[in-house]
Amino acid sequence: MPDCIFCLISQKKIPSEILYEDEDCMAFKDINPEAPVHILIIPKKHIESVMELTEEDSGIISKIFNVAKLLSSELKIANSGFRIVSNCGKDGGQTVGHLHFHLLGGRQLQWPPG
Ligand code: DGP
Repeated sequence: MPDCIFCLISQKKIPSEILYEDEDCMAFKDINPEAPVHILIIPKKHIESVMELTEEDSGIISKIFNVAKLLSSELKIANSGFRIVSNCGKDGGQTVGHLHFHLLGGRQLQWPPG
């Protein structure tokens, strides 16, 4: 998707602070962190949101959760706890139309979210 900001980040046409990368997915620091640890984990393939996921994407989603687990250990938030969130659509607060999972931690998170 030529104008998609996260496609451009995954192609390294836009710089980001990358913490993990393989052939299917990438994790980088959120530009506007809401917690001491705020990482975005994305599939490299352009998928608009959770609503566009298909059965054939199940391997990538599994991989993304494994990356979240790995980074939670590396960033030392595994023991205290963390949150994984994917906002979907307007009311869900999605602002970038490329599927992404927020990995948030490093402070006490509130529930419910706003
Ligand atoms: P959401 O609102 O769930 O669609 O989250 C989009 C997130 O993406 C938001 O927390 C800010 C982040 N973001 C937007 N543009 C950029 C960018 O160019 N670089 C990085 N690293 N993060 C971005």
